[in-house]
Amino acid sequence: MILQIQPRSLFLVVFLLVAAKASEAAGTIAPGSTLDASNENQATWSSPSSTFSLGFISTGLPNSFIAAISYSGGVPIWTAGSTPVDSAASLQFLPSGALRLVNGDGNTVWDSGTAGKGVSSASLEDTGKLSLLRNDTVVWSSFDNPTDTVVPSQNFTTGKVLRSGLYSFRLISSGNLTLSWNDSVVYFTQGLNSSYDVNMTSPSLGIQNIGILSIFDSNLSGGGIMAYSNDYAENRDTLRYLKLGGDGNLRILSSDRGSGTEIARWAAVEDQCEVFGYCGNMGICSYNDTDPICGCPSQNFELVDPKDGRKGCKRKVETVNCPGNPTMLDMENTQFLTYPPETESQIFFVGISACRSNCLVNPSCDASTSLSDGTGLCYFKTPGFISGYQSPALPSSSYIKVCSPVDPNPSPNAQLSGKGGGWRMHPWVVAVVVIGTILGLVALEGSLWWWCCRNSPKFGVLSAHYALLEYASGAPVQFTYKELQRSTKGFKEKLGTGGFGAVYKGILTNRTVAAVKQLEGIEQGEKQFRMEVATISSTHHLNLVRLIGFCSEGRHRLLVYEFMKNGSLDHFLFVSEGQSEKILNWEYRFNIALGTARGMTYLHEECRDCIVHCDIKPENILLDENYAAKVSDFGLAKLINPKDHRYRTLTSVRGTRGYLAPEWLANLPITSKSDVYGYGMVLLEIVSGRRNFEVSAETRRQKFCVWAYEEFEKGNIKAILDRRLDDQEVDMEQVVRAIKVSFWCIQEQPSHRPMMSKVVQMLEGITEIERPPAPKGLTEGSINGSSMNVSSNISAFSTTAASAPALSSSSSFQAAGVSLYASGKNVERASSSLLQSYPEGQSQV
Ligand SMILES: *[C@@H]1O[C@H](CO)[C@@H](O)[C@H](O)[C@H]1NC(C)=O
Ligand SMILES: *[C@@H]1O[C@H](CO)[C@@H](O)[C@H](O)[C@H]1NC(C)=O
Ligand SMILES: *[C@@H]1O[C@H](CO)[C@@H](O)[C@H](O)[C@H]1NC(C)=O
Ligand SMILES: *[C@@H]1O[C@H](CO)[C@@H](O)[C@H](O)[C@H]1NC(C)=O
Ligand SMILES: *[C@@H]1O[C@H](CO)[C@@H](O)[C@H](O)[C@H]1NC(C)=O
Ligand SMILES: *[C@@H]1O[C@H](CO)[C@@H](O)[C@H](O)[C@H]1NC(C)=O
Ligand SMILES: *[C@@H]1O[C@H](CO)[C@@H](O)[C@H](O)[C@H]1NC(C)=O
Ligand SMILES: *[C@@H]1O[C@H](CO)[C@@H](O)[C@H](O)[C@H]1NC(C)=O
Ligand SMILES: *[C@@H]1O[C@H](CO)[C@@H](O)[C@H](O)[C@H]1NC(C)=O
Ligand SMILES: *[C@@H]1O[C@H](CO)[C@@H](O)[C@H](O)[C@H]1NC(C)=O
Ligand SMILES: *[C@@H]1O[C@H](CO)[C@@H](O)[C@H](O)[C@H]1NC(C)=O
Ligand SMILES: CC(=O)N[C@H]1CO[C@H](CO)[C@@H](O)[C@@H]1O
Repeated sequence: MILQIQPRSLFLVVFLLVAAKASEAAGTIAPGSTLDASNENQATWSSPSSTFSLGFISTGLPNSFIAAISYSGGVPIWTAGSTPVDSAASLQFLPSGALRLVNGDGNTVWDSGTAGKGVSSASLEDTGKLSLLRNDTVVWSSFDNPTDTVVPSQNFTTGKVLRSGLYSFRLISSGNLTLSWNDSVVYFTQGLNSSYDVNMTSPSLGIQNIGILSIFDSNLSGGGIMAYSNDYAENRDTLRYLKLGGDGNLRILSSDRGSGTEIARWAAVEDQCEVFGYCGNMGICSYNDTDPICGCPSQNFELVDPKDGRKGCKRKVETVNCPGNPTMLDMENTQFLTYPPETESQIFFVGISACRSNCLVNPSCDASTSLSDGTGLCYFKTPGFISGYQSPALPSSSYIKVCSPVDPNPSPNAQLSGKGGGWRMHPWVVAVVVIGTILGLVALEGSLWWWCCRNSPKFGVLSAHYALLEYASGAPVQFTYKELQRSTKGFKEKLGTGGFGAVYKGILTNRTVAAVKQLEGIEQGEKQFRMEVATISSTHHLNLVRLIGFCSEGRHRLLVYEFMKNGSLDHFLFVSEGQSEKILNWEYRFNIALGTARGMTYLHEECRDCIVHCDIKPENILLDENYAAKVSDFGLAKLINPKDHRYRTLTSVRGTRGYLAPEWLANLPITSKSDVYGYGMVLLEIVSGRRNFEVSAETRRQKFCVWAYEEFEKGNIKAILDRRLDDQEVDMEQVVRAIKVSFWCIQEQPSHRPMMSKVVQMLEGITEIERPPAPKGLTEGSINGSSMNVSSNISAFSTTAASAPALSSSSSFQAAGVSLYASGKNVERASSSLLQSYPEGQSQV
């Protein structure tokens, strides 16, 4: 017994001596020292004031540890090796000078690689820096070999990299921060803002403990600020550091001394679902109320790892083994993430239906996505890694090849109750569903009762009174997200979708009907958003749609507009044959043209902060119950894309082709004259009832607007006028005036186009109208380049559909509308009753 104990106590004594020696000269570690993972109470190697320590910490899983430098409280800032070790592992500072992590099985997991380099000591400083030293020179340090974290006083230079799983973070020589997936897909890059105009020579990145992330360079005196943590300079006993998370996001985190917890204070990628590959291959990222969650596109897929959605999905049956034919699974409000450089053979300039069908017939296409971002482009995803994002606020539509039949996901509620049970009908699931249904019915009845009574005079007085007070002031009302959710019945009745999100019908507490726009892709902060909202709502005119209020809460940005009973002008101009009751007579048309011109005159010339609309088209001209025109979506261009027009590139042109002035493509300044061009096209369409870019045999295979000018030259006004007005009374003088004005408006040179106030006068007949010269440069909207040619067959299909002189079926019109409209509405969207789309343009005020 005694004999057995002795060696153990001997070991204990030796160990205590080693430990004492280590702590005696705090911060320095002598060669020959060893730390064991098994001994949890063992002293770790600490920095002089114990701010940082090096030792084993548990990963939370049984028998799983990492050797790490951690901040007081236990938050790791550097890790030896990338794989966890077992409880028999040890970290050894060998006499040879190497620091080595050895697993229980004797395998070396990690080694500093400093054996035989004369290393005679190691030290852990109060900054968190672990150095291996030869006399006083640093041979190796944890700051020069970072893992996933950068702490204050650590200098992160261009050659270094932070890694976490497949994700990596780098500082590139231009001074941009970049995040990449599998070292191939760069899904985030950000440089200093444009106010720093420097070319870097050898940039480095540092974070100050008060929470400022800066770039330093010899060309940049004092450093340039990249980001502030939102607890910037608050608590002094807090460590603020930069960390690449396992979820692929780069964050500034704060940890209070001794707390052992970390709180995110800034994230590089605001929307976690935009991190490439977050949900694995073919996984679809979406949000529940609070968190990003991963799921599969449909029940044709299953999770690779049922316990971990982030591992991605796989098809239950591969498409090559389909018993029948493969088909396309349609996914609304979904996009497959795309980041350049994407090869040319994967990008096409085609409409949404061709985007779907071309992928289906192309064996090398696995999925396709039509981004609806204004580019009109379709992306093919070839077999490989596919990363998806789904959100009601996304305008994109995507398709993925599966074996038929398509087996869609159950609705979210059903999915919740099916969770854990692996979607099998366990008896308790049935019980829960039944009880839930009963409770739901009771709640429904209760709310119905409440709803009736609330609106009865007795109960309603208070809330109506409150609402009246708010509305009476004229200032935009601020709604909470909950309120808008309630008033739109959970965003149920969709009126339409524009490039930046959907429009829903809502009923406010005072029972006013409203159109609620759910904005997406706002790049501005809360304060800026409020300023723009204030500008928009201070713009009142009979011919402008009025903004009632807004909501700005967390990620949510919504605008509430007055509701226009009769929807948008395009539904009246381009009706299909069977709907003759929708055809507007000339008087209405002329008043709409005049009203629109008056609204625009106010925007351009009469209101205090003048606004360039950037997306004048029939879809953005709404009609009230008296068919009076109201221009919608003004001021949004600035809200959505605040970038200066100088930085505009072709891909960021966001207006709608067909109505885009030539200067958009020539990279010239965008002014109110660019709106005049769009108006000219709309005016021609009001007169003719045909799209300005329509091509048919009748128009001698030219665009309608080109052909119309030729007919005008010949004095053939009747040919231009909508044939459906033939049997009606039409004031031909007004028609001629309108046609002349439209040709003046679409002149190539902005300076040749009239101001909108002049347009009003000309239409009214107050001003003489000279004979307009031929509008040249009607080539707007065509993209030069191979991507246009690759898809020319498909475009031709769409164009033909559009060119049928009288559009026989609404679907053919829609197919065309989609491919010719850069704003990329899909079939359902184009046919919705009220289409309030966003001007995806940029403005200059
Ligand atoms: C360390 O310093 C001592 C004296 O300053 C010198 O003799 C020795 O060569 C140095 N060792 C190494 C490895 O440079
Ligand atoms: C970071 O390190 C680089 C290269 O070692 C050096 O040029 C630069 O001055 C350092 N930056 C700071 C802020 O210390
Ligand atoms: C990451 O890239 C490597 C090499 O480029 C490739 O072999 C591997 O399959 C990729 N990983 C995934 C998950 O796609
Ligand atoms: C650097 O980031 C900016 C955005 O901040 C981006 O526009 C630019 O293209 C990036 N430059 C490089 C070289 O990645
Ligand atoms: C750029 O950043 C600096 C410093 O953070 C700030 O003062 C400036 O307003 C920013 N400029 C723009 C255009 O955002
Ligand atoms: C940066 O370099 C580019 C091209 O070399 C040059 O056009 C530009 O003027 C430089 N900017 C500054 C601030 O020196
Ligand atoms: C940056 O430094 C390089 C070389 O040191 C120099 O050529 C360049 O003009 C500098 N640019 C600025 C904006 O200072
Ligand atoms: C959202 O998902 C997260 C993670 O799966 C879960 O913790 C959270 O409770 C969910 N929230 C809601 C409201 O369902
Ligand atoms: C309800 O609110 C709208 C929006 O401001 C306002 O125009 C309308 O007059 C209000 N109606 C009633 C009955 O209070
Ligand atoms: C497109 O190509 C035509 C002919 O090649 C050329 O005249 C025109 O300037 C080009 N347009 C643009 C925007 O590059
Ligand atoms: C596009 O196709 C047309 C006719 O099909 C051809 O004349 C033209 O050279 C092609 N352009 C490119 C860039 O390939
Ligand atoms: C096509 C359409 O919806 N027309 C409506 C326009 O508004 C008037 C007045 O509310 C209705 O009578 C029309 O039916």
